[in-house]
Amino acid sequence: MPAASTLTPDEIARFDERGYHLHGRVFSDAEVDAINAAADRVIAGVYDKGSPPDVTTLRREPVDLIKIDNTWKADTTLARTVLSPVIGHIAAQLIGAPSIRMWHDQLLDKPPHGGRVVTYHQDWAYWQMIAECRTVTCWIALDDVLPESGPMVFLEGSHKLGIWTLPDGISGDNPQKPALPPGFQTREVPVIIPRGAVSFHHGLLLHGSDRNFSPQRRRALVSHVMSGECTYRPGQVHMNEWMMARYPEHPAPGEKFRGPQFPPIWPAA
Ligand SMILES: O=C(O)CCC(=O)C(=O)O
Repeated sequence: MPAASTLTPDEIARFDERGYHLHGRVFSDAEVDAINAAADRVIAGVYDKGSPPDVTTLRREPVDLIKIDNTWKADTTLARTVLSPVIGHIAAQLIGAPSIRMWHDQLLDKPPHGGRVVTYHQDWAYWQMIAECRTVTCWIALDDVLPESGPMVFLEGSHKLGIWTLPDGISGDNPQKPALPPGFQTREVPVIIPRGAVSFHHGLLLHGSDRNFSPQRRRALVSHVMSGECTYRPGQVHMNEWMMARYPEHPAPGEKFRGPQFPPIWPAA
């Protein structure tokens, strides 16, 4: 039975306090099987929508990570998943936004006994072309996440510390744990969730992940979303800037994001 999308006031208050919300299963086993089949097709370069994703970084043997950006442009099943109004509704409640738009999606596949360390970072620090920190990362587990399969680890409450300098490389061998202010109370929370469940985190929450030490893949489909009120601020290089310019409709500096690069997710059309 999929989890409902209406949150309680307590769940929203805990998100404000902790910087994350672990939801129950949103996608059934059958849906996850279909998503995984679609993901494998996209990894193999088969696109049922007839157009490629925006950026594809395939695994460099033997230990790297597959990372594909904006799979919604390439595949119907992946588009339906990352643009799900259920996810949009949950994100909207967490940040108190009247509407939610896609920022970009990511398919992540850590191979068995492989992958890399994802260095501790804050998502919004890479997204400075969004002027307001009103973003949520919605991380959909496509395999049961195990303590040894390289789960994301959240530094609880760290979204309250403001913006941090970018780490020296996002993917490598060094977690580069940030030196937190003395006395700052936190705990490391590994995101151990079943396939089909969704983890939501704030754009300023520090998080990272280790290699996959298990014999199974650790796949995730990630929907990075923003409030429909967010505006475009040029200055930091981002894939979305050159991709949005390919469409006649895109925001000018200071305008709200609009146009085909940033599809609306919630309220559902
Ligand atoms: O899946 C991971 O290990 C890291 C993902 C991440 O950093 C994110 O989705 O914001």
